[in-house]
Amino acid sequence: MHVSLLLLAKPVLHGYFRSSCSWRVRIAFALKGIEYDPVPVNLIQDGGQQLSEQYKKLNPMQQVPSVEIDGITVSQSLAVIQYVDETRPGPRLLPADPKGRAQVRMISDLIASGIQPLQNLHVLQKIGAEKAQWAQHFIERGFQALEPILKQTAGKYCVGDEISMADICLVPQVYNAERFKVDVGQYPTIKRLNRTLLEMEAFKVTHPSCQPDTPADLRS
Ligand SMILES: N[C@@H](CCC(=O)N[C@@H](CS)C(=O)NCC(=O)O)C(=O)O
Repeated sequence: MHVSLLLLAKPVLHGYFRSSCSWRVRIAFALKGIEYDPVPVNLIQDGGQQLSEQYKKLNPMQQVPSVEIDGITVSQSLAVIQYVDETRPGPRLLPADPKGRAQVRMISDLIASGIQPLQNLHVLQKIGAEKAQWAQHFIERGFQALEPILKQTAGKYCVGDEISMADICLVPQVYNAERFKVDVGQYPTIKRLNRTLLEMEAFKVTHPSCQPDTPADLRS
């Protein structure tokens, strides 16, 4: 395809309604006003559609999300978010100030590397019967670190008063915490930020409860 046509084409988001990493990308797209074509990858059905040979060609890690954009395929939600931030107009998702950027990356990495991978489906399937306690333990361990950090960095949002990639990571992680019955009330700053962010349109329209692949019994 010609380069100018590639730039006009809508990105394709291969994701799953309940995947927190897919939700991160949906929020970034919504904040930037980017229209996209969703392609559902059901992580449960058929033994996990992310494990199919066809999907493996798109993303050898066999995880969602994967995004086809501007003629390339990008997996890893933070790479996608930073790519759209660098190439699309709209609110900056990483602040201009290096200290603010470092704080946004610190919080995003804490969640994306220090919490989410430990409660991921593939890991929990290996853990077996203890999986709920395992997930709870690692989410709580992460939140115990995140709470004092956010107390230092937060204003209206995770870092100061501008929305950023850190907020995009926070809300889906709190959603996961609630699914695993973590008492988020123990973390007042996390709880406050989550509540504020969930009031925003970009977080509402991308919520797992209202995606094209959300099953009828989980819709609201
Ligand atoms: N670091 C990756 C993690 C991706 C990831 O863990 N995706 C999960 C859903 S949130 C997944 O596809 N799990 C499928 C599995 O574990 O088999 C990212 O940020 O995109």
